[in-house]
Amino acid sequence: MSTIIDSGRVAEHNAQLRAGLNADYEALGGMLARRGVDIEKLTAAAQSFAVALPSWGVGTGGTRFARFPGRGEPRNVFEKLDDCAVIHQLTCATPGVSLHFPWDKTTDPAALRQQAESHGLYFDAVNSNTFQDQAGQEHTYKYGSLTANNAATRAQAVAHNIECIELGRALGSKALTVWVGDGANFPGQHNLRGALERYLGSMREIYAALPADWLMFIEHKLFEPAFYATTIADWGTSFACAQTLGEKARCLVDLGHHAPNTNIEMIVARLAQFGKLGGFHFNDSKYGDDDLDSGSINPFQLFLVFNELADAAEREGAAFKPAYMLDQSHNVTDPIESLMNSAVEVQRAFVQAQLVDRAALRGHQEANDALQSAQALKHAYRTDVSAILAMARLRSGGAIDPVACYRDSGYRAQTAEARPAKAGASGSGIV
Ligand code: LRH
Ligand code: MN
Repeated sequence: MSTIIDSGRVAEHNAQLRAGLNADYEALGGMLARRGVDIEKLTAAAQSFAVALPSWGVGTGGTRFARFPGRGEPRNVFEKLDDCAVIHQLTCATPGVSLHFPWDKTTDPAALRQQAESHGLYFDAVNSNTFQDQAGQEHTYKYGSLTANNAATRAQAVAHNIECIELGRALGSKALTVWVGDGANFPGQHNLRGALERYLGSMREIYAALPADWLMFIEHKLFEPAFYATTIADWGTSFACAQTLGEKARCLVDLGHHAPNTNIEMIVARLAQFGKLGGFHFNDSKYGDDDLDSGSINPFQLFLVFNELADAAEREGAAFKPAYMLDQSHNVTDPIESLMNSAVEVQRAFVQAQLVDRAALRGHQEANDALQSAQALKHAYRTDVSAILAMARLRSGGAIDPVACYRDSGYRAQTAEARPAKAGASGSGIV
């Protein structure tokens, strides 16, 4: 695997921090052993954990008000892949990259695939985009795409999704994520049932184009860009559509796509119970679809989501493999630092959930001992597993402290040199 950050520099960084890590690891190991937990098992589990990166997340994001580009912004999918390679090299937790078309369209998918493989990366689910009009596009998506009244507009949106499948196949991807912003801003603007019927008609055509070993992820979202009714607004609608479409259709849970205070971990439990949990877009939020760094606002919720995933894995075994992906927008931080931190926070929630004594928890639940049941989760959540995550990185060839190592490397300064800012790069919008 070719590395982007000089591996000697990473080794030097680790050498400085190794003694401290060994002491912390030993202390944690001792504490866990007294709880009957083998720290080596957890570290191995952490080493096998993977969450995919959003190609659109390595550029600086923005809001509808403004975008303030950072230094050394990636200018094309190949440079985005380089940045993803840096994140994976230092965290060893992000081997997958989720592409977005047409933002990441390339005339040379073989070269892109080759570049990815040279960095130990693969392509996770690809994302279609019928929430923006492209230059020269015949039919606008202003009034919807897969749900549009105009049959030619729907056909155009279906054709785009099928093209995404073809591009994804050339890159070795095995899934298509379909998020549409289709909806209405006024009561009466469209027939609520009619819109969903048109959606299902379009999705059936896309479903029919899926290769046998592919999955389709339906991503729901409560609102934005539509502000009165969104066609696929909640998990219930997504679930009903996935049931209707067939075995290969699953539901994708973007943590930021729910009303404040929604019990997202319960949605996860439900979708897992009914075999329709396809995957996640991890991020965090305080109000709306804020796309903030995972674990930065409500880390306990992230832990509770992974607690439900651990429960499902205990029930269904190795076959239970939802797709883990980040989907964030980095407006005020270096995107590479935010994505590294977020990957580690998702990995942290995964490891903490492994610490839940599920047999003891079941005992408390069956005894209606609410307090001890809650404490069984809190006990795991309160355990600082940082030493396990760092040891997993060290053993996998990464950096004990990815952000510090990245800053030491001067990578951002190098890219600022190599990638002069595009004129008029400010503007607005998420990417
Ligand atoms: C919609 C969404 C979707 C992506 C987009 C970049 O809010 O979460 O997953 O296509 O962000
Ligand atoms: Mn998303």
